[in-house]
Amino acid sequence: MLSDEKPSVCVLGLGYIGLPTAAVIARSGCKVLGVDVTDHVVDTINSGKIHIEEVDLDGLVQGVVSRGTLRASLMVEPADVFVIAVPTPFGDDHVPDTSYVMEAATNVAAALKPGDCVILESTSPVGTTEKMRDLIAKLRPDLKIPGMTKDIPDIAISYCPERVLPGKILEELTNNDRCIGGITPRCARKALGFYRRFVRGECVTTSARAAEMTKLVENSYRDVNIAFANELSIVADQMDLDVWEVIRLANRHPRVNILQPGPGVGGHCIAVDPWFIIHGAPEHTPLIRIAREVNDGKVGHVLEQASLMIDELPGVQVACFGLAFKANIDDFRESPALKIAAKLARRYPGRINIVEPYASELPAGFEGTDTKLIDIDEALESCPVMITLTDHDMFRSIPLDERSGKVVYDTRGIWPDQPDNLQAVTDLRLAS
Ligand code: SAJ
Repeated sequence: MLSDEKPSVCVLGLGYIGLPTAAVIARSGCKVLGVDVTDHVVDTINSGKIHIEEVDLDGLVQGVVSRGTLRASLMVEPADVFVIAVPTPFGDDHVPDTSYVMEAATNVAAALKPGDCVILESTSPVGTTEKMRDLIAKLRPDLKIPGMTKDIPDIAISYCPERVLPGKILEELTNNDRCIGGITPRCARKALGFYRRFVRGECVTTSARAAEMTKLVENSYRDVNIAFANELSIVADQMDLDVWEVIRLANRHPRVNILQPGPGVGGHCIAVDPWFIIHGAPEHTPLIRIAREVNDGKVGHVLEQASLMIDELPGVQVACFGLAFKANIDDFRESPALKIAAKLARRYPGRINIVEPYASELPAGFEGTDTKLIDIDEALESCPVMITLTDHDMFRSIPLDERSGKVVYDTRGIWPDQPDNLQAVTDLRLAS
């Protein structure tokens, strides 16, 4: 491939990151083959549709599939650039599981030819790209492998983490800076040339290990800072203070920027990635570990506070606002909101109602609890107790006069003008 020719690209893993990435690369004019292990995913994409929700992704995929620049398959085919974007979950005791990465690398190895570039994007423990390189070297002894030959290597291997925010993936895929770590500087330069084709943000090169750690550090930084906010919220509950007011005031200091407390930390990134650092250096990560524990512990705190409130008002209907792990998306993976709502539903059968505009039916977890999915208006009409668990804009915009007289537990701080519950509780008791 000459440097001004558009490379052919094979993207392995067509999930929340792989599919948008494949589509954005295809939009830049490269021929892209997306590979996934699931028939349904491959068929859906080949028919120009998508199997996940993400802003504007449907139109983009439909466009690139109909132009013939993106197609999907179960099998890897030869390409100039291979991008691996498969999951890296953790197993028991939070031990990172890189088996999907190694499986993908095995499939790539079989298709490699001199001149190819392999890029790992999956969030991975430090050292994974080198392990992947060692595996490729074992499977392809005919190729000169970077870091293992004195000659110019036949292929390039790099690590380049994605850092996009669900709900803004397409925008951030193009505009965010990228950190590209090569097994060697030459590998990094090869990958840099590729990313410059479709990334407008700055692309900075480094080593594969530094890039791996950078990704883990970014999400751990956020986790630690959210843990601080969550710890403050528990202290504020105990001291009868409004934590959001205190944070707002403290953030007026020019060098203070406290994040927002909530019912816990969800999603597949921030609650997972810190464990990859902890696992790599268990004796030197007390702060990162305790932050994880504080954020996971917040779910139990909210559950207890909500139960105290519900216990005070026997027989009264309760509306839980939100199941998604964060605002304005339909993603319920590892959602603290879902965990809390499902536990409340089991604790109070027949009394819990769910308001989740991003769900058409209740997800798993509510079986046998007689829980209903209702809309905002129904909740406002029929539920005297309201618990906010997700900060969807649609909830935030409910005006005070529609919430007045309600007993509210607002775990997200979306209704700062809500009066305290004393009067509402008294009125409810008198009415019953
Ligand atoms: N949360 C709070 N308080 C806050 C901010 C977030 O409780 O002040 C909660 C959210 O409600 C949610 C969780 O944290 O439950 C995570 O949400 P998020 O918006 O912070 O992050 P994710 O998981 O959607 O995406 C993160 C992003 N990382 C950072 O912001 C450092 C994203 O850029 C990464 O690409 C993504 O992880 C990833 O794939 O790793």
